[in-house]
Amino acid sequence: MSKRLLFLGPPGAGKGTQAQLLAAERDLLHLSTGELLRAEVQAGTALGAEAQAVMARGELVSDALVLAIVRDRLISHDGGWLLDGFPRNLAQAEALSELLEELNQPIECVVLLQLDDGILLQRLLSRGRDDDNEAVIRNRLEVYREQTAPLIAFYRQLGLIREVEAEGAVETVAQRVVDGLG
Ligand code: B4P
Repeated sequence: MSKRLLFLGPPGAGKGTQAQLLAAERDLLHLSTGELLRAEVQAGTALGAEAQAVMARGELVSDALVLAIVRDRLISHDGGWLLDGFPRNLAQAEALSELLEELNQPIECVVLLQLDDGILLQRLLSRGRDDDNEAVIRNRLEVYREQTAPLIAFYRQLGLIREVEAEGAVETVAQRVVDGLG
């Protein structure tokens, strides 16, 4: 049973929703960089202030900042983990590979959640978070295509990708994730 996993997919595909369910079921540490950044914004830290404006535009927060957050959590954790929304570009993926080599904890599986842009847009508009208005969502989709989607080839080459269709009810998608993990 895989216990070191990544969730990859466009904004609104349900990475957070599915990662939370699987992490609870398999007793894994759930690390969502989006959640961690929003917590920093909420707490009014210097890091949060730096992240807030970037997130509001739908762009990516600096690699150094996100890496520092992930590194801290992984180094102090003993056991399985599930990374949700990280890495989001090749530089982050390469830095993660180095960190995991150092920790001797290779990734076992990358779950790729796939969903049409039209449904993504609907889901995010009905969620209504600060960064969920149409112009920002379109920018996030563009950023995903340009910066995050190349990770699919990166992890496919390593034989780690498991594709999951993310359309349908939350429970239906959750079952597909479990089936995909084998
Ligand atoms: P994230 O927090 O990662 O958010 P997301 O990609 O928009 O959403 P996710 O795919 O997790 O969807 P969710 O389950 O919430 O990123 C936000 C921002 O943080 C980024 O734009 C960036 O600025 C910054 N950031 C994060 N990580 C970063 C990194 N590594 N480097 C740099 N910057 C970073 O689901 C979406 C909605 O759909 C919810 O309302 C949910 O309830 C609903 N939903 C889920 N599954 C459904 C289903 N099956 N049917 C119907 N609705 C469903």
